[in-house]
Amino acid sequence: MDEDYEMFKIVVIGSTGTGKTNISMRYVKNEYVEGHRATVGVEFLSKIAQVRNQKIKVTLWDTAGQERYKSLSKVYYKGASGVLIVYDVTDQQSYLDVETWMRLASTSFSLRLKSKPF
Ligand SMILES: Nc1nc2c(ncn2[C@@H]2O[C@H](COP(=O)(O)OP(=O)(O)OP(=O)(O)O)[C@@H](O)[C@H]2O)c(=O)[nH]1
Ligand SMILES: [Mg+2]
Repeated sequence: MDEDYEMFKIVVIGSTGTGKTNISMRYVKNEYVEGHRATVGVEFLSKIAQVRNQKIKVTLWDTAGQERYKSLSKVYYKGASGVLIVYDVTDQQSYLDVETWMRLASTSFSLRLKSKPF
């Protein structure tokens, strides 16, 4: 049951087409789906993970990267433990966009963000 696990909410952000949905699916279901179907709003994916000797429940909030959803993403950070910013190594603009996403996240996020390249 949920109460048995410490819960971690992670918000996945980044420009459209960078692979947020696929990275989330790979982590939760170990699946990869070719072809881009833009996420609408947000999708949730959860899994129980083992960290050292403790089981935790990770919920990924896979958000839509399309410009028109940008303002929506502000409300997603409530209660989040962390933010994962995704960019595409073959798309320079998506890397340049990381700064904007960091700024968006840190103005909405209650905790001070510590950036850690992954
Ligand atoms: N070559 C390669 N392609 C990838 C990788 N990850 C995702 N893709 C492809 O990139 C495209 C976009 O992936 P999505 O995961 O849908 O991107 P997204 O960031 O969720 O996009 P939005 O929902 O619009 O914000 C798809 O065609 C994927 O198949 C990867 O690691 N390598
Ligand atoms: Mg997506």
